[in-house]
Amino acid sequence: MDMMSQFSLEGKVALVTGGAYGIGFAIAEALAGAGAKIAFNCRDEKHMTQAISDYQAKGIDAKGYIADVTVEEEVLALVKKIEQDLGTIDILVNNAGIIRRIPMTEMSVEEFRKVIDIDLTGPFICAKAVIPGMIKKGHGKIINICSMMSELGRETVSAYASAKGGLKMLTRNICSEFGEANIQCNGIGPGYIATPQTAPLRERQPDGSRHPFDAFIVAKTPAGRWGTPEDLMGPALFLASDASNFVNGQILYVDGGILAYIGKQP
Ligand code: NAP
Ligand code: GCO
Repeated sequence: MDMMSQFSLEGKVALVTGGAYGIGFAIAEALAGAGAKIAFNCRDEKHMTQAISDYQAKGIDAKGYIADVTVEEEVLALVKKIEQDLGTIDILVNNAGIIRRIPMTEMSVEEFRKVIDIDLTGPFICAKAVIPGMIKKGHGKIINICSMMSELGRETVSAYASAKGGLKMLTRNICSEFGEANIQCNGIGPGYIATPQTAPLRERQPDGSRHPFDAFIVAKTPAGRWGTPEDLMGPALFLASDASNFVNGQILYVDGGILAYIGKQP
């Protein structure tokens, strides 16, 4: 058997939400490298324009769209436009997300709701928009970008952990509801990845020393380093391809081993 053909995405259409940079960009690059046609969305025009150029620099003719994943009307229009431009969506990567690091008792209800809205309601809206087309086609792949905070909490990330824990269960529910339609819905749980989202946790201190959190995470990670968006490319391709057609409702943690490790003795 030609095992590599299982990883081919030739002829497939992939939507990566929030694919302008960071993890989404790397995942889109991986899917394009396997032959998929790439669509991505974000909210900021400048982000989109720069991303299109960055994709082109890698030989990828990605189609960029302005759409906020929390606005159903914008998502429905996005899906319709992609169908016109590229065809029915075969692969959805629910990647768009934000974090707000605020002690819970200092976090406003509005701030809490905003994180839940983008990180949990957004994936619901996007999955709901693409599933009918996947049912018609007889197959589909949905990959929800969860987090270690789908399993663990920590100070200041109550909204984010609540959203990512919910996203883990939304993943399992989509699996349960649409598995018989040959739709596989799985999650990727990245560990600590060096992107703009985590830049505040890695920035040098005024005296030039490492951020305490940076040193903490490296010590807690058996791999002894932060992850990079490129570390997620292979796992994403696996979950987007025929190689994972009997994998459903799972969260694949790509974390350098941090979730398995109690941490070095001080
Ligand atoms: P990032 O660098 O902050 O990028 C986030 C992307 O999402 C940007 O393209 C942003 O573009 C877009 N976005 C944000 N809100 C949006 C909305 N409402 N509608 C459409 N697009 C939106 O984040 P990242 O580090 O790459 O993380 C990507 C995903 O991985 C997130 O879900 C995050 O929670 C998750 N994750 C990250 C890490 C990590 O360590 N970095 C670890 C685990 C999980 P615009 O601002 O232009 O909309
Ligand atoms: C934080 C980080 C984490 C990572 C990621 C870990 O403040 O703890 O931002 O939440 O983004 O989600 O998997």
